[in-house]
Formats: sequence, structure tokens, C-alpha cells
Amino acid sequence: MAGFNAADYLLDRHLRDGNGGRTAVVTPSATLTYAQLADAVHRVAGGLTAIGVRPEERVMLCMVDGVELLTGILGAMYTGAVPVPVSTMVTGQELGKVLADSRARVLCVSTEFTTAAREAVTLAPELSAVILDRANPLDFPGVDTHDWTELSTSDPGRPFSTWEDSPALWLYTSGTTGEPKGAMHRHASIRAVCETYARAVLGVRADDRFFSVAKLFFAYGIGNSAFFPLSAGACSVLEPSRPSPQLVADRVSTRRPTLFFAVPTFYSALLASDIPDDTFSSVRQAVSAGEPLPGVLFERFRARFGVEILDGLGSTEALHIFLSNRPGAVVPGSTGTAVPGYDLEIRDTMGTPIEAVGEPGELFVHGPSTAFGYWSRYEASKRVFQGEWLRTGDSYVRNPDGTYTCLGRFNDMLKAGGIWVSPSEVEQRLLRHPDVAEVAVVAAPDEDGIDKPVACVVPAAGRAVDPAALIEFCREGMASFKRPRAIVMVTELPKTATGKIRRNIIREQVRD
Ligand code: 3SK
Repeated sequence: MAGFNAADYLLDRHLRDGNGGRTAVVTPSATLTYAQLADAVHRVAGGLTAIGVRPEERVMLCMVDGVELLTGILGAMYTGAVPVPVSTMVTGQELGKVLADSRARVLCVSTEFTTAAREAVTLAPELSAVILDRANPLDFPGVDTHDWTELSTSDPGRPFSTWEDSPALWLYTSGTTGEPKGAMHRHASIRAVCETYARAVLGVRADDRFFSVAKLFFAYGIGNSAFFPLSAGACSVLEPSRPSPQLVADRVSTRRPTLFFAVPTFYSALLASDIPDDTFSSVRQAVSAGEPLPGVLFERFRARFGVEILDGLGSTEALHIFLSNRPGAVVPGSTGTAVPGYDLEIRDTMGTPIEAVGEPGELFVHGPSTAFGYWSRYEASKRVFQGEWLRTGDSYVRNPDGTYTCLGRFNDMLKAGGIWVSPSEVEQRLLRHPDVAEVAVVAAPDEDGIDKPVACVVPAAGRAVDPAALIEFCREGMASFKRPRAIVMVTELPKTATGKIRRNIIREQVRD
């Protein structure tokens, strides 16, 4: 089997090519050349080995975007371990669940998330160490604690001898069932997304500067901010703070990125803000993914900021974008055509490919970056990874011009700000409130045509529902982005003869 280590491909290759002096990463507090970043990554790799991390063991990272997170991800890969970057928008319980599921040996955590991490650690018996990004007085009972400066000591000299098919990265998704599942990716898949979408569609070059609103812990963000820039010897601009239109406008004006990545909700927020119309003058291409970009947002963004947004579809299971519009040839409201290297099929409910234009079905994709499967999820893996093909769960239609248009989800999962939300999780939270008798959560478009979670609530007998209090109740008990954005009061929920909630009818009702 061919030897290949993705961290070597992304970093050491540039040193061998004599490009160590190029700028690799810029953050508000640091600028590192390729040589400096490679050195930091090698030291983290050596440090992980020194505290007992073995090849193929998981290293979970719950961290803000910055040099530490980037070096943690690449350092784990370099030493043959498997980085598992996870959302920073989770409660301690949620973090504990993925920590235990992954059986991670080490958790790396930014100071901002130490409270959640402390709770999480109590739920993860296999964890042996927590690494903090700076000295932190908080104690983690039952595990060793280290900080980056203490950890980063010795350079192993060369990458661990992984193969193309060795596990390189796990990314957790709640995509199809609501239960977090770890999609397991191999080293060669990282090179594949760089050579397909990044090179063949975006035409990435060494003089590009990448800025992504989507953070490194998302599949979308890790491609945009780590794999693509580093594969091209280009520069990644990382931002630790939560993005707001004003902050992003400031960073874009000073850092002058050439490629800008966001999700439709953020493009909508940029349009609603009063940032200057020349904010994106350095950007040669904007990119959208996470949920379909409404045609009206594409038009309004181009009219005001003079930049074309390229809408694409990817998935955590496919690692990055496999269906995309093309620069200069965008068909607004469509997701474009297959990225070179990927094949698409639309299938009916029996799994038979639909050849006819205009006939909807479920989208399947075949390509070089599909995950091995989900960690320890046999049934879910069989449903999603079907031989050579990956089932997307999205309903799509092929247009007469050959482009594809998304019609929504095949099942009932919904997305908020590009992140999967399980309706049943939100419903379960709402059902804990004494004023709620029954509830169904569905997606409904806001004024920009972007889907948001909306809860249809049947009040408990004799109780009056306060919508703002219910939304606040959700904020307190769950990651805040999952909260419903509106509460619609109903006297009963439509149900099938067997008592199942008819979500399609509710969706129609809340859209009216
Ligand atoms: O949701 C998407 O469209 C996406 C795009 C790139 C990478 C990952 C994802 C989930």
C-alpha cells in the first residue's frame, strides 16, 4: 500500500520544494511561515507521542480557530493519530457524549470551553489527558493536564508511516438520524478534495489568501481554512472570535482575502448590515455551502458587493464539496454540476436511477473522498455508505441545462446556519416545559428564503404559552443555534392513522 501522510503533503512538501519562507497562516496574534508552522506541528506531534498517544488513537479538539487548533489537527495526523475537531457550540453533556463515543485518549481545549470540558471529562472513561491552550487553574479530576508550551517539546523528525488508506480524521455529524456519528476519513481523501474541488473548481493558487466564516471544526471549514490553502502553499487567515458582519468586514478589509467562504445565513446577515459596499474588493470568489443559497441572495450580493457567490453541496461524509456551480457560469438557485472526479445519480425510492430531467429523487454521489463509514454505527453506515455510492439524504432534481437543484431533505432533519439540527432533539427539550403538551419542529424559510427551525406547539391544558420564554428555555438546555426561531401555536398536530406526526403538512402550514 502506498505510504502517504496528509500532514506531510500539506506542510513538509513545501519545505522540500524550498517554499518554507512563504506565509502559511495569519491570526490576530500571530503570523507563521510554512517553516514555522511545520516546526510547530512537528513539536505538537512529538509532544503527543511523549504523553503516550499512539498511532490511530483519537485526539479530540474543542478549540477556537487559531494556530493551536491548526497545529493540534496536523500534529495528530503527523504522528499517525486521528484528530477529531468538534463543535465549540455544545454543552458539556453533548461534548461528553462524543468524547465517550470516540474513546478519545486526549482532549485539547481552549480556555473558553474549559467549563464544558470539565463536565464532559466525567463522562469519558477512556480519556487520559486534557491539553489546555494556556495555563489554566481549573483542575480536571482523574486525568492529567498539560498546556501547549509544556507539550510542544521534541520534533519526531519525520511523519509516522501512514498509508493512503490509514485513518486521518474523524468528523462528527448528526446528519441523518440526529445521533452524533463519527465519519472516518483517510489520509488520501484530504489530498483528493484539494485536487478536485479546490484545484479544479476554485483554481486555488499559491498567491491566494483564504478566509472562512465556517470554523475549522466543520468539514466545510477545515477544507477552506486548512486543507485548501496549505495544499496550494497559500495563506490561511484564521479568526478565533464568533463572526459578526462587522468583525468579518474589518478582517476582510485588513487581511485582503482572495477567497471568502460562508453559509447562506451569513451572506444574508452581511446584506442586512451597513458594512461598506467595497468590503469584498479583494475577493476573487465567494463560496457558499451548508444549505442551498437562494437565487435572490446571489443576485443581491453580486449587485451590492460586486462578488459572485459559488453555491455548492458537500457533506461531512464526502469531506467537502462534490456538486458546485462554476466561476463565471453560475446558475442562480441551482447547485451546479458534479465536481470533476465525482459522479452523481438521482434515485427513486426503490434505488433505481432516474434518468429523466425534472423528476425528483434522492441524490447519490460516488467519488474519491467518501468516508470509510461511521465509527461503531453498523446500521447507519449501511444506510448511508452503499458500496461505491454515498447516499446524501437530499432530494434533488436535474434541470434541462444539466445543473442540479435541491428540493430539501429526504428525511426530516433540518439545518440552521448550515449545521444539522435534529427536530426530535429540539422537541424533546420543549416537551420538558410545563406549558407544552405536544410539539413538532420543522424548517420554515425566513424573509431571505433561508430555512430556520420553527416549533408548532400545542399548549398544555389550562396553560398559556409565552413564545419568548420557550425559546429562552431552549437556549438554556441546548446548543443555542438549535433553538426554534419562532413558535406557532396550534390546537392539534396532524397525524397519520398510526399516530405519526405528518411533518409535510406542518411544513406547508408554517410556510403559508
Ligand atoms: O453542507 C455542506 O454543503 C458541506 C460542504 C462542504 C463540506 C461539508 C459540508 C457539510
